[in-house]
Amino acid sequence: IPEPMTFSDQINEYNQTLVGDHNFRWGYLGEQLSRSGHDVETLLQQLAAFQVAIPSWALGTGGTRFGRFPAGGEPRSLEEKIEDVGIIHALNRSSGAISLHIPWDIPHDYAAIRQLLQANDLIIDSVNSNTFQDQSGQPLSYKFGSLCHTDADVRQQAVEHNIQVAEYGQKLGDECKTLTVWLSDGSDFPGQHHFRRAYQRTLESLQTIYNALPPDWTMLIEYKPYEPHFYSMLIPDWGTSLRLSEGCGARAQVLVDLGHHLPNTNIEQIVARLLHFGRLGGFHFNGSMYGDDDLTTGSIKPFQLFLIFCELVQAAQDAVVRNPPVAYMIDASHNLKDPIEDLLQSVQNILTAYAKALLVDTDALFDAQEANDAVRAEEVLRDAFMTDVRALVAEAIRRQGGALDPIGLYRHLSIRQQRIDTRGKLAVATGL
Ligand code: PSV
Ligand code: MN
Ligand code: MN
Repeated sequence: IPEPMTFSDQINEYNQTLVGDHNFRWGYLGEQLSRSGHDVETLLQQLAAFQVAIPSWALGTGGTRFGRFPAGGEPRSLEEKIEDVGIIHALNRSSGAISLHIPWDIPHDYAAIRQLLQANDLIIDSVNSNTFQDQSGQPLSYKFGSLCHTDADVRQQAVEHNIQVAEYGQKLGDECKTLTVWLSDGSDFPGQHHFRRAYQRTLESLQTIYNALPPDWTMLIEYKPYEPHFYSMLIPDWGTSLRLSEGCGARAQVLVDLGHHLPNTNIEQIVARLLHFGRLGGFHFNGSMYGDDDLTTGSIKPFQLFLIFCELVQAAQDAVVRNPPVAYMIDASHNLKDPIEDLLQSVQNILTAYAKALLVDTDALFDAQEANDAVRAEEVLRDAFMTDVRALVAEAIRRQGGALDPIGLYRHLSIRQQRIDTRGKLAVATGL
């Protein structure tokens, strides 16, 4: 009796059908890159090392307040979410971490979860607190805020929740060392909040959480200009996140979510500023047309995504920059696409933007900047941006054992249908 095929066998078999075309395209691109002075092996290693975490809440359709259209076969438990991220990572070898949201993802059997993670070659790298909803059995309400609340008992409850979330994280493995705090606190009407007092209460709450974290943990503070509150958000911008993180300590950092800016904000400049101050802690990638749309990363503004990566690449090469390692994650959840396909597309777009940023001739760029040659500077960037790097990204994934066309193989194997068969057509992801 022949042995059943492993997933890795299936990837190899599928890659065999594509490798002829791939080798032709990669042969040309590799040669072209070498001719322009790039070390192709180094580029492949840099791409292979790049990992983007998947949030547990992106594996189901998010819906809107007007309705939800589930994909079918969505994960109903933390275990099934790990299985789904396992598939993504097996296909692209670039999504080796998961971010959990507590209480949606409270583990029941830690040892079993750790084993499942290992079997899927995954880690849990961060945990997110939730004080934007009231949970059943919770004594006090967050209707009027959590860490900023006027009532000290509500603040205390929210502080304790955050500390507990970090405790869950510590039990999930040594790799989990990040607590991300996104606050929905804010006001809807002029006069509702005493802005300065609300800020001060938030700072003190965050300081209490920060001081309770293990010494090797980082606290990321995320900002957002509007929603769910529409007159003021407690942490609306990077300036507020920066001041709050400075007020807590060196391991408190700013988290930039691409969808949390007003239209046309120069996000790449914000990224450069935070890198300059050594306070860029993490990213939530998504695509945005209007605001917090959570669309596929790179689907709307691929040039901006590239410019953001240019700042990251330049900072990594600059000895003056003293920024800790940045945590990369996707934060997306919408109604139409199969969530796994969307995540595969997002990671592909992120790797593409990163690859293009690695191709920028920084010396030529800096020379043009010093000479105030705006045209030349822009042309240097465009030269990298216009390069078709898909074969480079595919080769980096292939060399790690991933699929040359991750979405193609996902469809070829009918994985969504398999999920529907085992989990049910109406299975809806937990926690959204
Ligand atoms: C709400 O805007 C949000 O999308 C934030 O970006 C958080 O990171 C995420 O939810 C999870 O709490
Ligand atoms: Mn986010
Ligand atoms: Mn958001």
